[in-house]
Amino acid sequence: MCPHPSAVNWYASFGETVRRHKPELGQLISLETGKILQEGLGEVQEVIDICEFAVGLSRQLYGLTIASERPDHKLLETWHPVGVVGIISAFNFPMAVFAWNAALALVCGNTLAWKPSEKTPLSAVALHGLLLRAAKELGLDTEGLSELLIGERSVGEALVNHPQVKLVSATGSTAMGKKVAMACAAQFKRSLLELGGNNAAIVCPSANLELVVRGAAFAAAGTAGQRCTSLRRLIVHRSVYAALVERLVSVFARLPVGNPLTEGTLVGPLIDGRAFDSMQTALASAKGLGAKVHFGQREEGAGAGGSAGHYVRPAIVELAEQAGPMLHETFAPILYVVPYDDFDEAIAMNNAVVHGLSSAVFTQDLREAERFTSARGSDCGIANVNIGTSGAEIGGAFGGEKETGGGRESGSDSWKAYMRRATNTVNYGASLPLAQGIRFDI
Ligand code: UN1
Repeated sequence: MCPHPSAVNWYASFGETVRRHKPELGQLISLETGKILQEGLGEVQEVIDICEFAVGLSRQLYGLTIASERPDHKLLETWHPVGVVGIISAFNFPMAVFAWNAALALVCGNTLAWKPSEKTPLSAVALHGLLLRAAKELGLDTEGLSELLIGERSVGEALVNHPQVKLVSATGSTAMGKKVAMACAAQFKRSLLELGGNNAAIVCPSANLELVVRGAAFAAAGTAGQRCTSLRRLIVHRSVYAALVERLVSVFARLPVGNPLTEGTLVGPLIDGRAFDSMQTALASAKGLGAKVHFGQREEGAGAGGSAGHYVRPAIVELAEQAGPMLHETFAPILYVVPYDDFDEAIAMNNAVVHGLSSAVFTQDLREAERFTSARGSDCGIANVNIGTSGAEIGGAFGGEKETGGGRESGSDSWKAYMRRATNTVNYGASLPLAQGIRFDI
């Protein structure tokens, strides 16, 4: 297999097609997931952005040449497609996560099989339809280029176990990722995992609290707390704790919760009743630990025309120390807040959870910012300064450590995960010297 000669034109024209349909696609995401229209449109923009990125990337799939220790020899790396790339995506980014994977996988010469979340089949049908339409408009034979597999968990299992699928890129819960990783390992198959996050931000004494409030509100309450990058833990220096919590509480009290398609709404409904229940369970458990809980209750009357959506007011939960539900990822808008006294202690708290996706520090102190982003700082795949934990640009590699799964998608050199590398030694001399000076004279 090699990259289809028209592949670059294909995703260039796919990106253009998606751009033309951005308003409808944004609305569809909003309708199906409950995220607000602005965020639905933002997600479609991510699809367009990664297509453009892939077009440029298609000219930059480079390998190294390496000096050989032997005369008249050269060493080089060549990169080849892996074959069929299986993509398992989650409900919360029903289009963008496919596109990050698809654009890179295709640019690297692979073909695709996509199993979207069973909660968001319509977004998948629409986006995949446009992908194939773009190919057909270019006169490409679409047979076997990309398959959409709508179905339950068993469909995902079949995908993971199919011998022709050489790489499985899975986005979703840690529990799902563990199963995928183990099934792939048993077949010596590659997996690329982008799983949960229990993301924290540290607020230092010198922090610009205006930035903190804006950054925390978007990261914790945006997408109704249902991003893997959502901010869940705020670790606040005791000197600014009271002032910050007061401001956050007053902002959360006013957040417009309601129909995600209505202009001005900032928080739409949760994806389903299970999400609502797990949020309430986490809040009850925090209360059991003596937490002070602000909001988090059902927002009565928020659904347009009495719709049965699960609308909640995002919660702020004050805890004396990091414990209980704060140590676990709950996929809902709960922002736990704890005080700290010492920066080392704050970094230790940031790192004290099983996930390692995103993190942030708010500070004007260069030493704290540098320390946080150094090897002795945050242990996450994303470590930000003076910006929230969510809303990454596509240009950087995206993913995290520990139970987040270790995979990297999207920008930078993430493409390497979608290819296999061969090291080539080429002898252009007339003798056969062996490496390490070994003599083997026959
Ligand atoms: C996810 O929640 O699975 O950084 C992905 C962000 C988005 C992607 C989130 N660009 O928040």
